[in-house]
Parts: sequence; C-alpha cells; structure tokens
Amino acid sequence: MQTACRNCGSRKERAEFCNLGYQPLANSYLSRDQLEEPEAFYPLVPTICPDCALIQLPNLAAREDIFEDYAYFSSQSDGWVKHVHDYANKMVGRLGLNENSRILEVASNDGAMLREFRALGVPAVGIEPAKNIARIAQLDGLATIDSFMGVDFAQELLSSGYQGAHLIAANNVMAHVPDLDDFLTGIRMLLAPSGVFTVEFPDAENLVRDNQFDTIYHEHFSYFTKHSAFDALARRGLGVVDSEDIDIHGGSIRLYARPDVRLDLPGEHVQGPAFGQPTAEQRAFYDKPAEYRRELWDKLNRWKREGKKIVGYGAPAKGNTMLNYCGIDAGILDYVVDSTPEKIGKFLPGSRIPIVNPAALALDPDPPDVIVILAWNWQSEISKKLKSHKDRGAIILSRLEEL
Ligand code: DWN
Repeated sequence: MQTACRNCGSRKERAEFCNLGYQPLANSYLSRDQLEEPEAFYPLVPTICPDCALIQLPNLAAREDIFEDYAYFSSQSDGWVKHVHDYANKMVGRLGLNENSRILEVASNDGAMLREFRALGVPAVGIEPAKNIARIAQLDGLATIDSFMGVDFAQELLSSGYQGAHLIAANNVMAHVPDLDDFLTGIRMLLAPSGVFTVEFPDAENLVRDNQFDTIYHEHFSYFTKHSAFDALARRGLGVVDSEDIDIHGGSIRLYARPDVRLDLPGEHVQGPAFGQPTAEQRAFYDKPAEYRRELWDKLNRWKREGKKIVGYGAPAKGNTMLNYCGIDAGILDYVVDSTPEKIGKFLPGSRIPIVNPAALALDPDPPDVIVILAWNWQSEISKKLKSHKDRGAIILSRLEEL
C-alpha cells in the first residue's frame, strides 16, 4: 500500500518511475568486520505523483539511520569548495550581507560554506545532523548545531531569542528530507520577514534526459524538477522569486524564495498547463536504466575477457547504485580509490569492492588498463588527476564514454 504523496498528499496510485531492484543504503560503507555480517537491502523503486509530478521514494530507511553517522564530506571535492565560495560571494553582493547579518546553512556538512562566509566577515551558523561531520566544522571554530531542520528546531531557536535569518541556504538537502512539511515550515519560521531562502537541488529533468539513474538512492527521498520544487515551496508559504540553473552535480537548480510572497516566475515556470503533470519523458524513463546496464556490462565484461585490469575512481554514493544495479562487483573492479579518510580501508556496500587511498593507484605495480570514473559529476577535476594514466594508454571511462 503506497503512502500519500510526500509533497501534495495525493492518495492516487503512483506509477513506478523506474525499478532499480533491491539495494543497500548508498552511504553505508562496510568495515572489514562487517563483511561477515548480513547487509540490509531495500527496494529502490521511485514513483511519480500524478497530481504534482514529484518523483519520490517511500521512507524506507529512517533518517537517523542514514544521516547521524554520515560518510559524505563535501570539502573532499575542490569543485564543491569553489561552488560554495562563489555562492557566498554572490549572496553577500546580492543581499548586501555584512557583519550584522544572520545566516543559517541547513546541512552545512563539514563547514565548506561556513568557512567562506567567515572569510568574508559575515557570521553564518550551520545546522548539520551528522554528528561525526558537524564535529569537523566545530573543531574548526565554525558555529554548527548538530540537529535536523524542522518545526521543533525552529521553535527552540526562536524561543532562545533568535531574530530570524536574512539568508537561509539549503544545498542538496531538500531531496534528503522525508517530511517536507516539517522541513520547509521550519525554514519559513526561521526566515526574517525580508529574509531569502535559497535551495539547490539536482534537476530531475537532467536525471531523465541524461539517464542519471545512479543519483537515485534511498537517502534521496525526492527528485525535484523546477516545477515540483516550486510547488513544494509554495505549499509551505515560500514564494519563488528567482531561479538559476547551475552547473554542478550533473546540472542543478537554485531557487530563491521569500516568506509568504507569491510571485510567479516569468516564462515557462509560471504554473502553465504542464505544471504538476508528469511529462512524457518522465513517463517513458522506466526502461532507460536497463539500456545503460546492458551497455556498461558488455563493455566491462569484454575488457575483463581480454584480461584487462579495471578499477574505479571515487567512491560516491551514486557509484553504489550504479555498481549494484549493473551487477559490477569485486570480480570486475579490483578496487576503487577515494580521498575521503572515512571511506579509505572500507568496502562499497553491496558490491564489497575495497576502497583505497588514491596514492595506491599511483603506486600500483600493476597499473590498471581501465579506470572507471564513478564520481562523473567531478569528471573535469578527476580527469586532470588521471592524465598520466591516460598518457600511458589507460582507458578512462565516464558514464559509458571513453574520455
Ligand atoms: O546529495 C548528495 C551529493 C550532493 O553528495 C549526497 N546524497 C551525498 C553525496 O553524493 P555522492 O557521494 O554521489 O557525491 P560526490 O560529490 O559525487 O562524491 C564524490 C566522491 O569522490 C567523494 O567520496 C569524494 C571523492 N573524490 C575523490 O576521491 N577525489 C572526489 C574528487 C573530486 C576527487 O578528486
């Protein structure tokens, strides 16, 4: 029995957007001891609401089980650090922020953005539920509250005398929220009347167009397009006043919203005929992951039959959806490299491929013939690091393309 739509509450039957089988939690990297233990697999079958077109997963795994001890450290990617640097500078200029401004960042992770605002002399407070990651920011002297965003948190902060934020930033977190009402209502409560809320999320239109099915995993409870995000905010009293397409994480959107302001965006974003209805492309997506799987399986297994050694670059969450759905395990990839200290020495969930330090790739006495970039959203940054391997004739594969 399907639960009601997370966004609009519709109880109409939702069609399957795709079916990626049974998968482990994408950020649940395994220690060597855990290799001997059972591993939880959950169905990975997103559906699409016929009334508001939100693509969504049910709340199968509790947010506490996913986020309180988290493995993703955003500062590990230079591209992300540059992105938040540019964002902080843009917001200071656009909103006239200064030392008297009040800024909150939801899901501040290891403080990458907070550090940028500090460098600009603008105070910002992070809210980060992953205690292991919040600690990294706190040790760097960055004000970080280890909590989930929601109504209870907002009431507690307001009752302590908080005057309301001039800016609330929420990057790559709205998709991770099982209770949209609680999350967005908490944000609206914490905004000053003149405050601005910016929310960034990967554009699900790109997921559909570019078959980015590997970005589907259980901690991503929702997959927003501009329309469904616009709808989600408006239903909780946040009026979208501007929108930007940004080139990160496979193509994302940044919406600017104000409390209780109902300004339709110019152009196609206005609630036109397509608003709230699944598009033909979304309805036709169902078979696209299997097409990708066939092509990747054929490539890797042909190379394996030819005696080639294959490894992966990056141990991103999306890589686990990719590998587990496509049936790629340690029999195909000898190892993956990743610079995240908390991931090194562990094993990928499901495929149980070992994660090693990038230095191991450089020092491998039997250099790989094929390197599969699993963190394709950082392709340009990673390709530069693989130049010497490409120059010696290794095949560098990124999303089925040989670079
Ligand atoms: O929504 C989310 C996105 C924004 O970030 C979260 N659910 C979790 C996370 O997803 P992901 O793990 O797929 O993100 P990334 O940024 O694609 O992960 C990149 C991985 O690759 C990290 O573990 C860091 C690593 N890396 C590396 O080892 N060397 C990355 C780069 C650029 C490198 O040069």
